[in-house]
Amino acid sequence: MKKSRRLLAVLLAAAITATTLTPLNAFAATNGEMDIDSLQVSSLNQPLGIDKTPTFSWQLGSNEYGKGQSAYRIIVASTEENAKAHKGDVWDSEQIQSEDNYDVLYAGPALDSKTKYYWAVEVWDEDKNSIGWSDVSTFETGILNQDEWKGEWIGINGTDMTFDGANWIWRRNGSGFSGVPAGHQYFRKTFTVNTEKEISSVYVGVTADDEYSLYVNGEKVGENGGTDSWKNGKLFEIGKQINKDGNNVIAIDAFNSTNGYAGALSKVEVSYTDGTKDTFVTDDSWKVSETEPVEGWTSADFDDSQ
Ligand SMILES: [Ca+2]
Repeated sequence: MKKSRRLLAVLLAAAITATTLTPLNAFAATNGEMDIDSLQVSSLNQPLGIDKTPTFSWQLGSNEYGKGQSAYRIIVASTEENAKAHKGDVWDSEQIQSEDNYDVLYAGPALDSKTKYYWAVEVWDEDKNSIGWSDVSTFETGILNQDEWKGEWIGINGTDMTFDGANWIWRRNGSGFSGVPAGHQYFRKTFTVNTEKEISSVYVGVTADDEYSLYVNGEKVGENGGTDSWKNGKLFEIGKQINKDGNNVIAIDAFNSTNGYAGALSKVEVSYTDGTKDTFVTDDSWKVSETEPVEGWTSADFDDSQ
């Protein structure tokens, strides 16, 4: 008896509360004072060339005292249509209970380089009512920062090999991949193979924005280029060119065809008959030159110590 009386009291209290609050809530939801605006990515309006993990910011246009945010949900979509339908096919943060609306870090899967994304945010007010969605805004990635992003999202055509673990490289000091003047950049990596094992295969995967020629121990083994060719790496079998007893050199003559983004990405995979592998990936150990090196720079006996 006692229990049911208490329940009745709770129900009555809830009914009174609901009656009291409903008109206010209805007013708040329809008066349009809680617009979500000033959408920014990494503190910029609809930026281009984002080259590290993006952050999202927005503002609430409310001028009603005490109306704040209790939760948000960010969606990132690959198309404007998906974003307008609030389908986060790239990332959906789901509802996050938080008052944060500044520099909220993207936490989805690795983004593609040089790609336009669409995003929107839904906000819940302090009474936990959705105030709806922002308009759709955009950002575009650059070639993503080598410290935070690896090359694994690019496949090498027709193979299981990926650029997993490799880093985009271009400038000598590692600074940025945007705003690069048109022209050549020359890369070089020396490596040795394990002489105590028997080699079963040696492959090198390469891609570059925008074109490249690949040399192994001074011999040209391949090239590629053309619009968006950087999205698909090519794989070259270089077992014949490899020196099994000494130094080997992979040399890449990369060419950026217009002012803008530029980058090179490579991975060498030496497989041994015992099932083990040695891999060498583009990183800050690769030599880089902005001017054409003297003749012989693609050969293993070239002195690149300067
Ligand atoms: Ca380019």
